[in-house]
Amino acid sequence: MSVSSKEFCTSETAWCPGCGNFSILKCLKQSLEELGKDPHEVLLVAGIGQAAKTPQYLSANSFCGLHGRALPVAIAAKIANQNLTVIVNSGEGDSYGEGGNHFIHNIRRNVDITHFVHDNQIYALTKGQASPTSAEGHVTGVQTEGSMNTPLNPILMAIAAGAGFVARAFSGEPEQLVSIMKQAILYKGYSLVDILQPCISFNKINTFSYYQKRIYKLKSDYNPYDKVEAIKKALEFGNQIPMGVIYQAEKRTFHEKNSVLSSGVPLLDQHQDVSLIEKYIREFV
Ligand SMILES: Cc1ncc(C[n+]2csc(CCOP(=O)(O)OP(=O)(O)O)c2C)c(N)n1
Ligand code: SF4
Repeated sequence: MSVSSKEFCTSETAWCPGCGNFSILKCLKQSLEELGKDPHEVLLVAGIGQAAKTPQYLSANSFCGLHGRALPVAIAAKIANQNLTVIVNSGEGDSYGEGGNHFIHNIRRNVDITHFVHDNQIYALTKGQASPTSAEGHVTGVQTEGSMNTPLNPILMAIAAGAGFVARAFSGEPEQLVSIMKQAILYKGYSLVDILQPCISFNKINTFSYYQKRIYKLKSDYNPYDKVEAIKKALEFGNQIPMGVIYQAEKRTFHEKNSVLSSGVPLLDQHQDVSLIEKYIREFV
């Protein structure tokens, strides 16, 4: 691969024809190209799942971790090399279920990474069990009497935990999705975009037309810096689902707060005193 190439070329995917993941992949590629990123400047990270295959279909640096463990990998990479544009692409099961603890605590750290959650309200790779965002009563092959659990509200959770950029998008609205993706990537700090994505094979409830009937775009005079209004918007998830940047705030990033990282020199380029490491090895081994 030529490092000067801006071609985030895709290969054949293992997704079902008509899956919402295709649009997200296309929009991600378009966003990176429009931002003028070269493939070698980008690291795509995922866990496990259908959505988590996304990094495999773009020509950039990529890492697929264990289920639910995308965020620790992404954070570590950004801490080691702050010049990288680090983007997590993973499902809502991976991000809010198995990776739920990382989700909350990464928000507190505010490492400058971007988190695109492909939210199909189902565990798709494992063939359709209820996920953290499946509605109460959602009947699946496992939850035959309907899910008994209260669904998570990721937008509300992220705002409550202190995230500085929280947005919702829909895979069926590519123009808005690209605009939100670019804003999220440019945001300095942790940014979350919860992307509603139909799974045509295993979620027969939250279909393309289900979302199309319910979603609406936030008005141009909506103020994302007003936290109380943002919380009200976050609570809207039912017959009306707001789309756009729901909450935004200026926050100091992990790198700005850390005395070693704030120098601006990537950790991997900083001079290491090897004799110190040897001293500690002798002391502890
Ligand atoms: C620790 C662990 N638990 C469970 C699994 C099985 N598993 C693999 S993918 C997956 C669900 C993925 O769902 P989601 O993250 O929503 O992505 P989707 O496939 O819907 O895109 C599960 C439960 C696993 N691989 N590892
Ligand atoms: S099972 Fe669902 S999420 Fe997976 S590729 Fe097919 S449509 Fe997409």
